[in-house]
Amino acid sequence: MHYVTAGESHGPELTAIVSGVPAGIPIDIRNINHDLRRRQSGYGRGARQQIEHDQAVVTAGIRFGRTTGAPVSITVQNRDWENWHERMAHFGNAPAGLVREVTPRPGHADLVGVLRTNCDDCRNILERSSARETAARVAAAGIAREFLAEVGVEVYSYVASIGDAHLPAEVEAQLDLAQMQMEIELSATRCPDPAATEAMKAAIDAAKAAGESLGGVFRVVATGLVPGLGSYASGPERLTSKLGAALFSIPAMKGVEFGLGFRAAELPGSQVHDGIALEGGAFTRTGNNAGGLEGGMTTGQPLVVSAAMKPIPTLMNPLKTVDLDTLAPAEASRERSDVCAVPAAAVVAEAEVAFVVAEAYLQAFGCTCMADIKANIASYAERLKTMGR
Ligand code: EPS
Repeated sequence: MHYVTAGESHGPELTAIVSGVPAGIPIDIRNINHDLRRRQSGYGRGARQQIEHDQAVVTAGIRFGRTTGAPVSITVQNRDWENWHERMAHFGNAPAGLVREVTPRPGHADLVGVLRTNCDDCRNILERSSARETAARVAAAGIAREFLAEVGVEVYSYVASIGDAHLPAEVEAQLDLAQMQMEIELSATRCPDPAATEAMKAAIDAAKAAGESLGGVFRVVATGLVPGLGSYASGPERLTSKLGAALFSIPAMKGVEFGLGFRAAELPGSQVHDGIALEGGAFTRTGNNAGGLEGGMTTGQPLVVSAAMKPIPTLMNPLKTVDLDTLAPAEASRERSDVCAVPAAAVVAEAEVAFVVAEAYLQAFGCTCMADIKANIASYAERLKTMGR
């Protein structure tokens, strides 16, 4: 199952096409719209989110609420287009008085994109490098998530830090996160701990007052996985490689860790590796420091992956740049923007993880129709039982 997106931040709409979709996945459009809403929310988002009310419109590949096996096409309208249609016209000449973007923002794709594509307006670059595109990814991943729900897999996320405001590790270790979906959704920063949520909000308020922006760290968890998804046999087929690539495909991601992550490099092996045990005829693990992956494959424990997001490059207190017309020192563009989008990025990362995991299921258990896939999963589960006898 793969997706491709098209669309500019201030164009008429975003489009996602999902191919390799098995037939027979029940799709509830309300679930996709719920995820789109979750992606739009979070403390620190800017005024743009008051304009947009993202809704998925399916134009192909679904009939009477089930996938047909054909590519699925989904669009999400940009309501802000009505304020931009002259500046973003697909044809004709640029309108008189068009203000080009010529002061590239450090940290954004502006400068390198202009150099690479030989254009004189950073808008050609920023319209597509904008994280607005991730709305289409979340819509597309709705198909993967509905598939995963059918095979008993759930994907959720929470925020572990924003700037220097942290969910303390000792608090996090005590939480039964799988049971805290409501708390996470109700937190303004997708953080399960109310005190940490308040600290994160205060950090965002302070950044806003200072004309600054903030990044942070979030975790994505997938539960209900069978062991053995992915491969040990070739580098690119390792689920670790695929998840890393998928998470780094999200704009602004600077680091990805699995389970204990970088901390594993500081500890002796006996404190890192998860013991193997038998429980009721099934293999299990005495811990999950590995974050649910060993040898590039799922262990059957929850998949736990963290990602670090850098601060948004658009600063109201702008950084130094060079004017592309005059070549004189200048201040970077001061566009309307978000102060912090870490909670939104966590929802986008859920979408990316869902795609990778769904694809791994299809590779392992067939990809034509739900009935065959479910039968193959059931027979694999039976075989695993006999191995643990
Ligand atoms: C973005 C800038 C802001 C964000 C946008 C990403 O948009 P605008 O320039 O229109 O105010 O709100 O993200 C979204 C619109 C979204 O839906 O996520 C940027 O420069 O990357």
